[in-house]
Amino acid sequence: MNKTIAILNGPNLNLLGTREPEIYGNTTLAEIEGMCREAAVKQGFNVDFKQSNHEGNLIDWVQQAGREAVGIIINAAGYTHTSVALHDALKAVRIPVIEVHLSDPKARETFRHYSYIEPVAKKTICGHGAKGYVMAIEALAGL
Ligand code: CA2
Repeated sequence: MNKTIAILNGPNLNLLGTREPEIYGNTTLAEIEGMCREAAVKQGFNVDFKQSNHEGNLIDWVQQAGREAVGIIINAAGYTHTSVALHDALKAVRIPVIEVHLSDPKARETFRHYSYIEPVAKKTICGHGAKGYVMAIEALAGL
């Protein structure tokens, strides 16, 4: 049985650990990937971990996950607050979606307060830093 979780990361998350550590912490995206693999193995899952700065890539990967994975964890980064197209793609898949953010966008600038992902996600985890990704894997495993 295929037990792959797609973990999708949006624009600028490749810069983690290099700038704005006071907001996003010191952990790099590669380190988060390692944490995710370790947590997923414990729950009997594989991980397909990806990052893109391009909205269309993220949409293609959501559609691919809909065909091949058992769940999606997504940090859509800046597209969280802008992308109707990503909302539509996530709404069209039949597998559970968990939204994750390192910071708590609702405690920041007002333009970050609305999420196009939240209405199509089973759960949103924010403000827990890199640990939030592990929490998202545990939440998916519990569904
Ligand atoms: O808190 C999160 O995880 C966010 O999704 C991060 C996004 C932001 O637009 C969302 O409102 C909340 C930004 C990711 C940019 O990451 C950087 C990391 C290091 C240096 C610069 C940007």
